[in-house]
Amino acid sequence: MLDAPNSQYRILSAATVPAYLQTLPAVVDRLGGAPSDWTVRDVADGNINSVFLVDGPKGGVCVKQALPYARIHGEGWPLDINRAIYEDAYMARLAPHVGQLAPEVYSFDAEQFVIVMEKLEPHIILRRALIAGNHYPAVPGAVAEYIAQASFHTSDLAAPFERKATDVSLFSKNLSLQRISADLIFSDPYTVVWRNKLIEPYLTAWGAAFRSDVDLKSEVARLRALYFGKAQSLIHGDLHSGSVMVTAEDTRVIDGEFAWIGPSGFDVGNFIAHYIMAWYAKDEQPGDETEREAYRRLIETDIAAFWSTFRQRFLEIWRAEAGAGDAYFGDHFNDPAGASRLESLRQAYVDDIFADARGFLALKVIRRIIGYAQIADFHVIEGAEAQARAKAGALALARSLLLHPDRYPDIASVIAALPRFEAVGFDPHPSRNW
Ligand code: SR1
Ligand code: MG
Repeated sequence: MLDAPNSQYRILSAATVPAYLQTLPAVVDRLGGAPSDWTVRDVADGNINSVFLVDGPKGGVCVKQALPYARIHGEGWPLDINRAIYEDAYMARLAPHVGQLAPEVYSFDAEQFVIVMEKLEPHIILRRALIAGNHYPAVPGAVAEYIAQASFHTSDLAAPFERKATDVSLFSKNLSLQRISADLIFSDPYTVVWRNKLIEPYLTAWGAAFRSDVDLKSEVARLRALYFGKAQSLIHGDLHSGSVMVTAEDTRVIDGEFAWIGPSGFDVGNFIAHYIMAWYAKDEQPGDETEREAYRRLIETDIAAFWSTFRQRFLEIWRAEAGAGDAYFGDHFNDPAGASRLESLRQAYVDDIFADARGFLALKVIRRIIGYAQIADFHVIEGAEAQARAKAGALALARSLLLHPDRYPDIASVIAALPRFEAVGFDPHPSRNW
């Protein structure tokens, strides 16, 4: 057994949740009735936390507790439960800017590391929708709006440096989860380590190709330094299709425990990466081939809509709210020449986010295929060889993005490249100029 993180901390179970919630008056009021009237469902789906949905006569709540170990690995992988502090702080910091695009928090318990928040029902996880082939056209725009608001309002463009320094000081303590990202995203896929889960023997050569490519590893090193050194805005840090819950009318971003002050392009790239992996996986997933191909066209549209909405909204927000932060000091750009220059600087700033996103996108694809935390998009494919075929295409695109970024100056060129790598197969052809 792991040592208890503090003497009061108890891991909740479906059986103990009602008694626990009874100690929180605001939650009791929301649920209505008495604990004996409440039903509890254990709906944990992610890798590291407990999650329960609780319903009472009056309403429902979601209860999320940070476990002291990785749920998917058991007690052999200890984790710091303090991450719940940063998740709560992340949601509080963004709430004024993202509003209804995130669940409302009702209570945070810093002893039990429990966040009680709005129950999202009948929402489903976006990843499940992508796998099922159900399309939610409002999602890309909503997530783009969320990231644009977060990226602008927590950056030096909107926040005085004193505010930004407070954010840096708080979120720079979220260290244990950054260690997970450092290892699982930036280290493991390019070395041999027990955590990796490359499909043998089909992807063996691809793994070796990544481990032996010094040019590629140099780019990984540059992006890793960017992640830890470019304190641009408050980022979610794990914004993939499993961190978005959807209905036809409503989109919410959840699970901000990897919060960090880092490059704004990280969340952008991560979100696109998971659409791209959904695209490659779709070819081998079960179901009607014509429908799967048609769904791929929808994914392409979603990727384009996501980036164009992000770009447009980020620029609009900046134009509308210029001058509040300490960067690009408004007073310096007051005359017509200054206004025109500031507009070019805005465009350059967003171009820079795209360039960063393109690199992080590639790393996110690679970590989900070679590294420890893999995704259901590929797992639902029947047979290791078919899974590996779909994964090889995604790996080939990722390698090309890292080695030849100049070939991908915009989102259209990334989308156009998807089919080029689809049939690449199990030989990484290191000598080919991909
Ligand atoms: C121990 S598994 C860790 C991974 O799960 C989370 O969803 C993050 O993606 C993290 O890298
Ligand atoms: Mg997560």
